[in-house]
Amino acid sequence: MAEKIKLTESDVLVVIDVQKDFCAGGALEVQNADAVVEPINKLMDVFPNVAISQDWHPVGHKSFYTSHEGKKPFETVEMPYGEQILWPEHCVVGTPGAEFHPGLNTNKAKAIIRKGTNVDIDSYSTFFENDRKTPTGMAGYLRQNGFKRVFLCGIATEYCVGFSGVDGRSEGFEVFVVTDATARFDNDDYDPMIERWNECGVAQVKSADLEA
Ligand code: VGL
Ligand code: ZN
Repeated sequence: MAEKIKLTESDVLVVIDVQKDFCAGGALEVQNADAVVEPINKLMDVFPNVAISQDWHPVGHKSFYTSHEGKKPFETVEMPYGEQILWPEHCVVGTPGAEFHPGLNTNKAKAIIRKGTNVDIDSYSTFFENDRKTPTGMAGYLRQNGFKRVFLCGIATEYCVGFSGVDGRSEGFEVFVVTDATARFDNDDYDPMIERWNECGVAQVKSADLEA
């Protein structure tokens, strides 16, 4: 990107799911997850506004393989809202794994929106549950504050960051993913999420492209 993006008061950084269970030694480890903490702390320093998303599942959540007899981790089931990947138990309400990475400086955030709180529905996007209809409150918070450009970072690129990008567009925001501040489950070169972002107009930027 040749020209830098100058940040304004209507820009918001949304930090997705930087929680212990997705980091090294966690219940649902994402490779390189710990490496996003430092770039995200730096972004929080330069952004005028910050909101945080937190994966927050009740015990017995239907996205856990343990809630479905005979199922193994990462198998799928058909749910009323479509196919659901079955995850190891993670980010359970009130457990240490649900806490933010201890190195993440959360002080700057005015809002922490929790998602996946309904026992029957998973939520990848920070905007909607996986039925793609039930709002989490994030869009309302961003809109009521007059935020227009949403910059996404965090974990995981193919799931929560990815779907947040797509849904952010459908909610009418300009959306950017800060790629050097995101971490992916999969280390394939090819990420189908990038095609979906291109289709709906989610831009990809680097931290170095942004200036206060
Ligand atoms: C996530 C799987 C299950 C994520 C959350 O934050 O990307 N992925 N729950
Ligand atoms: Zn989850």
